[in-house]
Amino acid sequence: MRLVLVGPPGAGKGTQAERLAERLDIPHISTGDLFRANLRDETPLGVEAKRYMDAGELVPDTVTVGMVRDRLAQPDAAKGFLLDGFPRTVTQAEALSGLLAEIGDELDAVVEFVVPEDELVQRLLGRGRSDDTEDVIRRRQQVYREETSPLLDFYRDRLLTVDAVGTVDEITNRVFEVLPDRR
Ligand code: B4P
Repeated sequence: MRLVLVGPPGAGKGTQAERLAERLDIPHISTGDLFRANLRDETPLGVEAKRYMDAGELVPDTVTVGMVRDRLAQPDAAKGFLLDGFPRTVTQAEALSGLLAEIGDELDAVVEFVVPEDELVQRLLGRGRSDDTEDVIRRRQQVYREETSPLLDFYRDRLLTVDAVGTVDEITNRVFEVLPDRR
């Protein structure tokens, strides 16, 4: 199974991705987590990513695509993967299609999480990460509308939409109800 989760910041992609990846027995690949791990290890990539993340901006596509390419080349990704927070631009989506075409594969499904903006802001203020201040959150929502939402049209032939308001269990169940039965 090769899956992508798309949704605005705070939609619960990370929360659901962990559960879905475990049940599907595929690696959970989160670009946000990869950037934060680089930041903790003080790598040059982490230092570069930090200034974008703290401002609520997207890290440049070339940096992000290179990082994902390296991660997908690791052996555990051969059996499938769940991408959380990538792609976030049409350029990233085109790069991903190219990477998959090289190995004769394509995505099975793209799952979109839908949550009203006011609820997103409340959730993120409650989480309290360093990029979860109200100004930065609003900027991230704007970046989502402008740069990430065009992906929904790019993936229209494999897009599955899930109402992501409810308990964490309810949302996991909704995803499994819409997923294609290909393991
Ligand atoms: P991410 O780490 O991807 O973070 P996110 O979109 O803010 O959060 P997510 O949707 O995963 O929400 P979560 O489950 O945590 O990105 C951070 C930054 O990294 C970006 O702004 C960007 O700078 C950079 N970046 C990442 N990928 C990139 C890319 N491809 N290209 C360029 N830059 C990139 O949940 C949020 C909160 O809601 C939590 O507190 C959670 O407990 C709560 N919650 C979850 N489910 C809930 C539910 N059902 N009900 C109530 N609360 C819930």
